[in-house]
Amino acid sequence: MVKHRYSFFLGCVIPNRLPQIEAATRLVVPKLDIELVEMKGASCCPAPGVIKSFDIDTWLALTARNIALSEENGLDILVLCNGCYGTLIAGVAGLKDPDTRKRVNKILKGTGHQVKGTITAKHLVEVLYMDVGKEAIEETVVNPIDARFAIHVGCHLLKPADIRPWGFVEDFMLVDELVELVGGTTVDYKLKDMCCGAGGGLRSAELEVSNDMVREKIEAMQRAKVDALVNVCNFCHLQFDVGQMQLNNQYGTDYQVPVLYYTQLLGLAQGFTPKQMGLDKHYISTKPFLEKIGMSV
Ligand code: 9S8
Ligand code: 9S8
Ligand code: COM
Repeated sequence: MVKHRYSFFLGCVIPNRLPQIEAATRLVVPKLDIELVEMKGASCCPAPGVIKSFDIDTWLALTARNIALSEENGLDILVLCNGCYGTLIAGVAGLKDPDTRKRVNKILKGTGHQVKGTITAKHLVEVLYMDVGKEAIEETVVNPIDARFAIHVGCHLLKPADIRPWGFVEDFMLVDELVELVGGTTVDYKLKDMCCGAGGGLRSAELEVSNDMVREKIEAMQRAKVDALVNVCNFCHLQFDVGQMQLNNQYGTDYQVPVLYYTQLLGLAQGFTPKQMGLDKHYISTKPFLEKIGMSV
């Protein structure tokens, strides 16, 4: 019997832009005794910083439909994206209220799904840290990764704090701890808690402002002399990887901080090859980082 089972919610960014993160995750989690069950017919979560700002009921009904799909699986949801997590966890919290549930189920009538409020959504960090546990993760490490990392946590993993299991925002070190588990050293850098600049429609609406935030954070990481950046949100991942490339093309700069999603790093530590972890698919080359740890793509 597998110990941990979840419905796997992919959102939009991973299937459309970063399939290597899905592939890496699917290879890594069975070692932690996790089984991922498909969510057939899942839609966009929908994005909290965008759709929710326009119309709450539309946002909530779409979220409720996704939650209902996982209820039909009889499982909690596992998400890899902070934004999806933000939406689904707010949906779960909002749908606890019977009147809200009634209103939303009325909207859902034609879809053949009804939401009951029996499950919750968990971010990868929660699943790893709280369900699987540090010890069980450490046991899967066969190739410790000795390098210096900057952690970017991202906004929606932490805020609003009152409906999240950790319940605090300042000095959040859980991701740092997960990286240290696989042998890494995490370093503090200026503006560590600052948004990456992708969310809330900023990347689509104001690309220059958005990339300027990438510049500010990447320069701070470079000053801290890191070998790579580790993130736990596919949208932050895209922002740092694509953003550095766009800055370099536009301004002739040479930002070269490799960007790794946490499961890609964990996979290297578990003995998977850089190729299996999709490290050959990045815009900013992962080569210097891999050389430093004695690997190549
Ligand atoms: S789904 Fe549609 S746009 Fe996105 S990736 Fe995360 S947030 Fe939820
Ligand atoms: S930070 Fe601020 S809104 Fe967010 S979670 Fe992911 S994308 Fe980057
Ligand atoms: C960011 C999601 S992860 S959103 O753009 O703020 O909705």
